[in-house]
Amino acid sequence: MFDFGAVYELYKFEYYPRDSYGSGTVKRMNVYSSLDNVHWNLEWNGKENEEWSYDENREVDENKKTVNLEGVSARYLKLTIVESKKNFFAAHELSVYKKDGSKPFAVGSTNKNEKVSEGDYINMKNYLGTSVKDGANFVDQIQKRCGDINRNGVYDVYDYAFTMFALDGGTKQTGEVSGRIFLVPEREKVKAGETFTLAVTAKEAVNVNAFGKVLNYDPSRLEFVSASPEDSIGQMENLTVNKRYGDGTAYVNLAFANRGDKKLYNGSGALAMITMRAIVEVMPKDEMECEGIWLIGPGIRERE
Ligand SMILES: [Ca+2]
Repeated sequence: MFDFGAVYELYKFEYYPRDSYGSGTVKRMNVYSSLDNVHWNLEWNGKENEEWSYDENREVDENKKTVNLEGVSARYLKLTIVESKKNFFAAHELSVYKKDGSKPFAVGSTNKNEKVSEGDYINMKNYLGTSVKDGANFVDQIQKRCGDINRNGVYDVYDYAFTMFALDGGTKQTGEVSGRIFLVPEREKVKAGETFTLAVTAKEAVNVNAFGKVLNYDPSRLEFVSASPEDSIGQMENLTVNKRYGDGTAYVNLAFANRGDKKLYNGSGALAMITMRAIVEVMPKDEMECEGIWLIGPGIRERE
């Protein structure tokens, strides 16, 4: 695996086989790219592409294999061997080329700067909660600028974390995140026209620097009213937005995150309150996914 330490706009990857073309010479290889070392895109499918063959009468250079990476921006590149001689791996050289004239930039800088800065924060705020359904606003302003770090097609708290935690000189907090965060509906059943709350609740949470999730709901059954923080989460910023789309879908893009170096949340109890209004009679726990709110620790930017 390669870690370039920053995002590079890539051009190509080259595999040079070992001189003898013996054990370990690769016939099929997958090449993946990532911005965070967690979420990977398959850029070259070894199974689907033609098997690599080698002319042993020629020089290594002439037998090199090239994987086109034009249009790919990544901090990490991962190679997995699908098929090789005797199942070993050998290479004379592995080379990654960047696009001519392009400069590396920090993960979380949608303005493509070496360091995450105020302009990235402003850009983040301008496009909070957008998704592929917003078209160019998301695709051009966020996705193509490597802002959708978990690559789920939505600009969400996971993505914001890479910007927020790096601002103002960056967080100095450390430690592994653990515990659980979930939604607790105020009532089991709600009549049409009534408002109700969903308490965003932590259980034995440790080292939380941000939390949230994309919470889908049916806008013909529910209406968003508000999302507000509890005192327990200190200075975390409320980056929650509600989105309704023309195709009849909607979500509360729940997001709270510390900016720069702020105290982590540790403990149990309510973190925030979501208020919704019922359009028809509903059982809140059947309307929204209550489990599995993401907990994000301060070390997300440097995952080994
Ligand atoms: Ca995302």
